Amino acid sequence: MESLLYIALLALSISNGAVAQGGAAAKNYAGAPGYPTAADWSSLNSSTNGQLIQYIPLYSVCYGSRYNATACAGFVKDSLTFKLNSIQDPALIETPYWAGTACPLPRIPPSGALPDSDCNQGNYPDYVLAAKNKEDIASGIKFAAKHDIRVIIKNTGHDFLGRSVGYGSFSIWTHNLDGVQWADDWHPTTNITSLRRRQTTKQAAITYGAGMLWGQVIEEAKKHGHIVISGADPSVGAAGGWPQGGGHGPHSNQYGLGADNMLEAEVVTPTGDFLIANENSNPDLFWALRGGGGGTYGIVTRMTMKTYPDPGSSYALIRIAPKAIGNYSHYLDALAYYFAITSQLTDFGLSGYPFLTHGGYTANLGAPGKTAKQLETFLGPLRTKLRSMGDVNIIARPYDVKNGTKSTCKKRFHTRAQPAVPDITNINIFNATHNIAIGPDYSF
Ligand SMILES: Cc1cc2nc3c(=O)[nH]c(=O)nc-3n(C[C@H](O)[C@H](O)[C@H](O)COP(=O)(O)OP(=O)(O)OC[C@H]3O[C@@H](n4cnc5c(N)ncnc54)[C@H](O)[C@@H]3O)c2cc1C
Ligand SMILES: *[C@@H]1O[C@H](CO)[C@@H](O)[C@H](O)[C@H]1NC(C)=O
Ligand SMILES: *[C@@H]1O[C@H](CO)[C@@H](O)[C@H](O)[C@H]1NC(C)=O
Ligand SMILES: *[C@@H]1O[C@H](CO)[C@@H](O)[C@H](O)[C@H]1NC(C)=O
Ligand SMILES: *[C@@H]1O[C@H](CO)[C@@H](O)[C@H](O)[C@H]1NC(C)=O
Ligand SMILES: *[C@@H]1O[C@H](CO)[C@@H](O)[C@H](O)[C@H]1NC(C)=O
Ligand SMILES: CC(=O)N[C@H]1CO[C@H](CO)[C@@H](O)[C@@H]1O
Repeated sequence: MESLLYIALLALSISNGAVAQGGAAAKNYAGAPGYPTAADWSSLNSSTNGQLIQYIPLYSVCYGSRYNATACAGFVKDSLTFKLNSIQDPALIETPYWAGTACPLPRIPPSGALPDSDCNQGNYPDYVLAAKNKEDIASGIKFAAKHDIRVIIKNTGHDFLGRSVGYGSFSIWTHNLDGVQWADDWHPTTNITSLRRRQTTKQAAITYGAGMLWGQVIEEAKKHGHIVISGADPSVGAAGGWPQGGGHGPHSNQYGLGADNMLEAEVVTPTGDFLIANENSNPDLFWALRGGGGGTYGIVTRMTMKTYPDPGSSYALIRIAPKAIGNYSHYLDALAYYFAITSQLTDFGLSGYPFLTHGGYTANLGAPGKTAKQLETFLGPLRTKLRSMGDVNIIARPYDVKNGTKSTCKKRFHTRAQPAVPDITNINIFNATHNIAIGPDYSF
């Protein structure tokens, strides 16, 4: 097993530099003698039932000969409505910085074709294998090893550090590995004789393909009255970088990280072999997959996570905002007090993703397993204290969400959470007295 992991590190943790200064390329890039020929690519395509794509950057439709005014304007509009084209596109990533100069999306629809010279492949892969199953992935990884080309893995393209894109690479895209199945009494796929821990109680679990998004997996668990420890945003991949990098979410305060809840993964190794990693089989790989980072040890094709009966949840809407421009002192006092007692909120069972912008602090925090009444008992004194601190707008309001759907939660958040506050655009200070940083505007 140790040697396997070693090969995995060599094959997959390839650093971003394509060619060392003055030296030979670490891998074969287009133009190198060892790079696959058109016939080689064609034979890979045949052996994967035509799943190979020669990649053209999505936003090239805004440029030169590929210009299509309608399509380009459509993509500009998508970006304004936060539609994530990176999920459906074979190679597009969400943080375009890492793609370099690859046909950036203009901010407004251009009046005519933008110059071709501003649109190139950048760091996008040359070829993408839109794998449909683990056999396709094994074919792809063996092909890459044989021709010594750079491999990357892309799922949703969410990675903030550009790890699902790579110059001159061959990308294995996991999006089409679908399927999701819930079981109230799950057993490991492999039962070896030296079972270290026999399962005595029923283990509810959900198993899904590597291309599934959290939104889809949560939906299936919900049909059975269960929750799964997921990311906060339904667009995050359920088997890729999230669980393999740890993975935190709305239930992590009570149930732990994603990595704590993983039960099993099916993995294609860099040698193209299939392994089951769980407590019984390949436990060292199983350990490594729970936090070692996406793409470090192999390509996960299927994953199983624990699920839990839905404990229900109440929410707290907390808003702390200055009342008037120029009067920040009471606001800063209130924020400082609130931040100092945040650990008490955590201990009570509240968690979530707050926003601190130039307009104030807003949080919509969840308290799994708690009723709005219990939450009010906790929030009441906090509200009283914050309001006693002077000229500050304070909201600290509990509410229940029946079978907490995100849409209900969002609707309430948008219709009720945003009282009129002064727009304070020029606060960008570090107030040493209060030891807090304010702004610039941050949005997720
Ligand atoms: C809108 C948004 C919301 C987010 N919310 C949360 C959150 O609530 N909690 C949280 O913890 N994080 C959150 N994140 C961060 C997110 O967890 C990471 O960016 C994560 O790496 C995304 O994984 P992915 O598989 O979806 O994306 P990708 O960018 O496609 O992949 C990420 C990494 O995993 C590798 N990888 C992907 N699939 C596989 C696979 N099957 N086998 C092996 N390696 C693979 C890729 O090579 C890459 O290195 C959020 C990110 C965004 C953009
Ligand atoms: C792979 O085969 C499919 C189906 O024949 C074809 O549509 C596609 O263009 C081929 N890909 C490449 C890179 O040639
Ligand atoms: C241009 O894009 C639109 C919208 O995506 C599409 O319907 C149309 O077929 C495209 N036109 C051409 C000539 O490709
Ligand atoms: C694993 O063991 C459990 C309990 O003994 C059994 O129900 C299950 O069928 C076994 N699974 C396999 C794949 O053998
Ligand atoms: C920090 O806050 C204190 C108290 O409100 C105020 O007196 C001081 O001027 C502030 N410092 C800065 C750098 O704004
Ligand atoms: C600032 O707050 C003080 C005390 O709350 C108040 O008297 C004063 O009018 C406020 N100033 C402005 C500019 O709003
Ligand atoms: C938290 C909560 O109210 N959960 C309920 C969701 O709906 C199912 C089915 O009606 C109930 O069984 C849960 O108790």
